[in-house]
Order: sequence, then C-alpha cells, then structure tokens
Amino acid sequence: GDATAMLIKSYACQRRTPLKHHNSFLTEALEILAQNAEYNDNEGRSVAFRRAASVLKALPRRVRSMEDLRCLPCLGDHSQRVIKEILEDGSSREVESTRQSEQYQAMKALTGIFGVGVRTADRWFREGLRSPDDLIRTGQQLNREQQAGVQYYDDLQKPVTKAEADVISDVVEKAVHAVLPGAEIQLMGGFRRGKEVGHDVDFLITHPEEGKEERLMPKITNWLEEQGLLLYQKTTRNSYLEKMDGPARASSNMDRFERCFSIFKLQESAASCKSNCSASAEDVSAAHEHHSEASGWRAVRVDLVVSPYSQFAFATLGWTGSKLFERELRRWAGQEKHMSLSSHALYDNKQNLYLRAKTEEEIFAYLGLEYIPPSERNA
Ligand code: DGT
Ligand code: MG
Repeated sequence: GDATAMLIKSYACQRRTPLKHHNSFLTEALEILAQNAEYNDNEGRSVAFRRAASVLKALPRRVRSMEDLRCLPCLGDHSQRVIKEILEDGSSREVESTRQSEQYQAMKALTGIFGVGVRTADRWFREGLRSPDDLIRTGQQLNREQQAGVQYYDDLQKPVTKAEADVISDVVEKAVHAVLPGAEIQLMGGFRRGKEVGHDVDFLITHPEEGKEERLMPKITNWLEEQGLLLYQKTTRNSYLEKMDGPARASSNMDRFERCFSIFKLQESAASCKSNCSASAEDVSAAHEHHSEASGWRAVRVDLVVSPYSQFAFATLGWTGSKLFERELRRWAGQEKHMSLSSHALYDNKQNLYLRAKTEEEIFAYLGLEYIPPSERNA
C-alpha cells in the first residue's frame, strides 16, 4: 500500500533500516549493478543503485508489484526497469550477465585482495590478470600490504563471525589497557549495527583525559607484536582527513587521528576446534587440508582508530556505518543544513562555528534528524 510507501523519506539517514528486511531478492540484484558501476569508476551510477536498494531495505514488506513502488523516492528509471524484470521474470538479464561477466568476476577477486583498490585491479585486468594466483604466477610487483593480502587471501575471504569479533575485542582490550589504563574501547562498523558476520573488525579507542590518547597506536601495536598477535600492521596518521570531505578548516586537534590497518593472528578456540574436528577421521582430514584448521589459527582483518575524547561522538557516528548511511548523513548535513560533517567534527557554515557533542544523539539533534540507533543504520 501507498499509505506506507508515502512515509519513506528520501535520505537514508531519515529512515530506519534494519539488518534483516523483506526485499533481498531485489536489493542484491541492484547492488551487483552498483558494484559493477564502481568497478567501472562510475560513482554517480553506483550511488544511484545503492540508494535505490537502500529504499527497498526500509520497506515493511516484500515488493510484489510495481504498484507497491508508487511514491517511493530514489528509484530511477534504470532501477525500476531492473525491478520490473525481476518481478515479472524472476531475474534480470542485465544483472545475470553482469554477475557472469569476466570483468565483474576478476574485479571482485582482485579488489578482494587487502590493499588493492579499483584502480590497481583495473590495470591488472587490462593486462590480462584475473586472480591472486595470476599475480603470483606472473611475479607482479606488490607493496607490503598487497603481499600480505595475497598471502592471507583465503582466510580474509572467509567472513569473520561475531564470536571471533568478541575474542578479538578481548585481545584488543587487554593490549590497550596494558599500555594505557583507563582507555575506552568500542566495537564499531557492522558488528555495532548487529551484523552476525563481517569482512573485518573495527575498533575505536579513546581516553577520557584529552591528550592521553596521543601516540597511543604505536604502543598498542608494539604490545600486540611482542605477543606475536599481528601478521601485518600499518599505522597511518590522519589519512582519513585528507581523503574524506570533512570541514576544510584545519584545526590542530584534528592532526591526532591515528588509524591502524592490521591483520590479526587469531587463535581458534578449543571449543570451535572441537566442533570442527569432532566427527569421523574423514571429516578431520578434510578439515586439516585448510591451513587454519590444521595450524589452529586464522588471519582476520582488524582496523583500529584512536580518537581524542572531544571527537569521540563524531568518530563513533562516523565509524558505525553503514557506508551509505554515512554518505547520506554528510549529504543531508551539506545540502539541507549547510553544515559539514566528518568523523572529527560538525561545522556550521552559516554560523561559522564548530558544534560540540558528547553523544551521537546530540549530533542527530544538531542535524535536525530523529535519532536512529546503530541497529537501524543498515542502509
Ligand atoms: P563489513 O566490515 O564489511 O562487515 O561492514 P562495515 O560496515 O563494518 O564496513 P567497514 O568495515 O568497511 O567500515 C566500517 C565503517 O567505518 C563504515 O561503515 C564507514 C567507516 N569507514 C570505513 N573506512 C573508512 C574510511 O576510510 N574513512 C571513513 N571516514 N570512514 C570509514
Ligand atoms: Mg567492518
């Protein structure tokens, strides 16, 4: 019915988007086209498909006919054509041919390597390379990050479970408290939104006494390295700011954001080993063909971010996601409120001042938005 359809607002940050919804048969198709547009460096087209998919995720029931889409925002002609075809024929030819295409599959495999972006993957694709194996076979020049990406490719392709994220949380907490008692650690990203699996585990770290968090990251990574828990790490100071579109006005306290891209060596617990290795000898030997079951550990991508306490609310909001939700928040701030939002600050371009906040709720209030809890930011 239209009655519900008309309640759907046009920015994702104005809507509640639960993790589980009723239209994955449509959203997965649209997201393949979005992903493919990204592989072809067409950001506008990619975002259009992602916005269309996101609107369908917010609907209270399954879409059964084009009538159900009347009055919905963000559904362009192309998205509507795809939806119509799926509703009528069960699938879309464009989506299926994209899914099967050599370019899509190769770009997916290549960008799936830690440290490889669309630009590099595209260059390799043009040179005839299709997979991590091709990179090894042809002796491609790889940077340190990409070497680790290729080395741990199989493990990093396997989804990280919430149980594994909880084990890593304990390890990170131990590391952080060993080097800075009183520091606070928060699980971010998809797991904070209630996801049961993720591609990595994201953490935000701060200390209530402003300044105590300075130069914290090297201490954390040193501690982890001494314990033999890191397979790879690269700490960058403040790369986020240059890359993203936060307030251009430099502020001295913004230079303190530190981020660590890492690969953890996660010991598989006795419990999970037991459940994997219980049954027959045949099962056991099959399981042991894979290195991690055989060796008792697996590689897991972990992102650590350190934030000054004064920016913690903005960092929390910025690192919870989803990516589309974040993007829509910034677009709302700029277009509707003449404000600039980043993971560091909120700047009011009309009053020419920074708006301070201690909680995410305050930031939503400044932006004139109803508060959306993390579990409903799955746009
Ligand atoms: P996942 O890990 O695939 O299950 O899903 P998420 O939602 O955890 O995605 P992830 O880990 O790529 O990023 C977590 C959130 O952190 C994401 O929703 C937005 C934010 N984020 C990630 N990378 C960046 C970045 O380079 N800059 C900024 N500002 N935010 C980022
Ligand atoms: Mg994540």
